[in-house]
Amino acid sequence: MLEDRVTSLDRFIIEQERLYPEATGRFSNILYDIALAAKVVTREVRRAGITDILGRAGRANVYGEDVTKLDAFANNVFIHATEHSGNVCIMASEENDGCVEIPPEYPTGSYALLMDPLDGSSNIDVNVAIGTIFSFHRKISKGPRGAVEDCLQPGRRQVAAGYVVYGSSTMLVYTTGSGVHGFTLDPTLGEFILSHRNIRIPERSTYISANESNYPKWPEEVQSYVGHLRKRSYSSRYIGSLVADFHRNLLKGGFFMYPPDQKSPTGKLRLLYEAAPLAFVIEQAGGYASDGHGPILDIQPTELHQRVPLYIGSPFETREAEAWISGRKRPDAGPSSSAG
Ligand code: P6P
Repeated sequence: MLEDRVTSLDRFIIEQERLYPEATGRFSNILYDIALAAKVVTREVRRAGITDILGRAGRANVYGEDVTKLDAFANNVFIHATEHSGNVCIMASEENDGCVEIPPEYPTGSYALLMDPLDGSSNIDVNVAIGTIFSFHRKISKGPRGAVEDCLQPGRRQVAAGYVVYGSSTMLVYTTGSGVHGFTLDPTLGEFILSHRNIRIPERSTYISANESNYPKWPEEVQSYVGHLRKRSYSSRYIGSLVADFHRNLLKGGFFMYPPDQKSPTGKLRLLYEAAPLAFVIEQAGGYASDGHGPILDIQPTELHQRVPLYIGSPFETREAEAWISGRKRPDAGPSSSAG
């Protein structure tokens, strides 16, 4: 649509707000802050090879993983871009052990922000696409300022979720429950411009996206399902950067999985700020996300950094995988149309 070429993120947010007369605009303000933070991180990612922003920050995160300087930089940018507005009551980040409280000098608001400020950071030094993942919940705690319970809510309750992919271009993709929309950063304007209105994932896929070197460590039922897909001659597409793999699958169709294995019995990926926000996006785009037994969005979180097995993408394969892994679909039943 021609007018999309001049539909900036700001204009689109205002248009969306008009659809909901009760909207206060407070949530829209947070999206502006997220977009600004994304521009600031983009600038550093684009310069990563030039400025001294590569390499290790000399400390480890909650998992003992080396924190790169760009990880720490992105975390600070997203926290400081959103904490001042009076719209956020509390935050949780992959880079912080506990919740990030809003400094006492700032008012607090109605939303909890959960984020992985820079996912896939091990790919930074080799110029592979990386990403930011964000999720918003409404404040449910009773106190004047936020509490951890505002973060520990099932994904089904998210008010918004999305990601920024720092690839050949920077794109911001988000949903507020009315479809999924993608905006591409035009560096000559410094604006995110609507480039992908109402994204829909293809119903079926021809791509499997998994680290198949882990195959020997997967549960037998997962190995069995992968064998079933291999009989259909699926191609393999795996970058090892969740946001990049997810974004390709969202646009082209694909079945991504990070199953549990002997080393990580509950999987590697985190529920609150990786699986749940991407699950909200994929369901809004017509896809599905499962932990192998049920919807990711229905899981009641118990801790900030809990991990979860993740099967996500085109609905046909993802629902078929859940039926297969949970034992509801027998291998000899053949590809069932009901799994679609
Ligand atoms: P593996 C990156 O470190 C990450 O957290 C995700 O971005 C990615 O999907 C996954 O880990 C890759 O893990 O074990 O395949 O290297």
